Amino acid sequence: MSHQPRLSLETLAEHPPTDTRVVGPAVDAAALSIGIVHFGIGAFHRAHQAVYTELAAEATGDTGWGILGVTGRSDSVVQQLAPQDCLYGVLQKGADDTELRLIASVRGAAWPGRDSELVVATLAAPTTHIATLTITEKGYLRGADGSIDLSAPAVQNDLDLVGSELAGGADERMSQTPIGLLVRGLARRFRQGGEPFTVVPCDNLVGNGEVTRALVTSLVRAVGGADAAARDRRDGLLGWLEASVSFPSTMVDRIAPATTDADRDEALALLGLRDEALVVAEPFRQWVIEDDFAGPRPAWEQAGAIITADVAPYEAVKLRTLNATHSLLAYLGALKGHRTIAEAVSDPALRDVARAVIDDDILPTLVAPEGIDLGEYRDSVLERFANPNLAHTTRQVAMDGSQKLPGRILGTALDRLEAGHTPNGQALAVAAWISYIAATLEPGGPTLDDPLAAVLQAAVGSADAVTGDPEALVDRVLALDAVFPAALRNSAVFRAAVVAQLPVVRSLTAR
Ligand code: CS2
Repeated sequence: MSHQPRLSLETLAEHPPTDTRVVGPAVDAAALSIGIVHFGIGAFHRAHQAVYTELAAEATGDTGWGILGVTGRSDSVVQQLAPQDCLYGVLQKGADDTELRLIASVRGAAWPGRDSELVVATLAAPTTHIATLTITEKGYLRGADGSIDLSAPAVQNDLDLVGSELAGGADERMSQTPIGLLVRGLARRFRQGGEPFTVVPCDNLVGNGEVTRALVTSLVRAVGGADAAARDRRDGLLGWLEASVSFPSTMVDRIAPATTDADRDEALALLGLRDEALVVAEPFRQWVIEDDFAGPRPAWEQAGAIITADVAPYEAVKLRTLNATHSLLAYLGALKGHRTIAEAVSDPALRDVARAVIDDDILPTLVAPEGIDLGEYRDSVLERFANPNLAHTTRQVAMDGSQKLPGRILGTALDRLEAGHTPNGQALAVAAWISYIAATLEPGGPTLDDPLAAVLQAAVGSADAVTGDPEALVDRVLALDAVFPAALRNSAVFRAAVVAQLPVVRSLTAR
């Protein structure tokens, strides 16, 4: 470990950066007040919305949009940020150049396991107008019907706390889920006067605004109505949510791989200060936001965001092209022994197949949003993946397949089937995923990082299942109704296509 001092407001003032590749902060940390609560302050938020928020504040001089970042399950991000006055750098790695942008828009960090009350009070404050979320697909705890999964003990805990908040009783217990904590804060806001509020989900889900609204309202509906007064309070909250809280959908895009020690060393060499909260990202960034705000918002468009009436076409293009191809390359690449996405996409066989899947199976389902040429979009995605300076591991993208496949792969498959085509490319992606799960059952194979890992491994059965009885294997996997919609589970065409793609995966990934 280096003996250089750690990044903070004080050390930065004492050691102003001399390297011209270091830029920012673009705003004065001391002048900012909290206007946004962000749930899931991992690398992606720090490399994406926090940057837009900072640049919008720089452009407008508006000081009301500091961010309170809420961590996920552990306190570790608070430990990274708090000792640095929440300052951190985004190490932007292009194919040919590097920049280190210091960010000051995050003005506080909270861990729900200790700081639930701070988060609730901040959500209720009239000066707070927005909650943003990057809690990953699995963080939404969505049941099969789109309601929140009330069978999860953590959701039950949080349901109880929403009831107790509505009753106005102080409760020192901690919330355990992001949606539960958000709703608890909204309940306090409602009780304290009900200033309008906007919830902006920023995860790769189809229609993330509507998805989040459905989860929030389903949690409130489940609040017990022990007596008429309790029922009135619950119904009052539901009415306020309907009238005064909006849930714009968004499409977010920026590749932000996990930070490594080598990245931290590189940033240290540029800055002369240690940054334990450093994040890494590609130069490209995009944010498309539905124009549906209940109250004020930062001028994110001044930082390059697109504010539009309809996000759906942008979202479909991004999820079905970028994210789908990412997953395809992650599974095929990992099976072939490629450590990173850049290595996988530079493998001519994999690159050709990825390109063909996009052209044959994906682009025909898309309607180009204004100003986007789909062929150029495909090329730019493959070029971004090939960035040799981003060590985005195939294992990182391969995680949580059960949560990711529906939004990025299966919708395309359904559309192709409906149009009378066999979705061979999507079947290839599913076959690659199945083969990857089988590989995790091999002694010494990768670990399956997925909330449904046990169920998936049980369905696949054994490492050699792909060569044993492939029909039976595909039937067991397609039967997983937490992943596959009925129209795919019952499609003989899709089943046959996945079976037919298993040997294709084998030959593509033979080492
Ligand atoms: C990736 C995404 O890990 C994954 O599943 O596909 O995180 C991807 O890097 C981002 O969506 C890019 O915007």
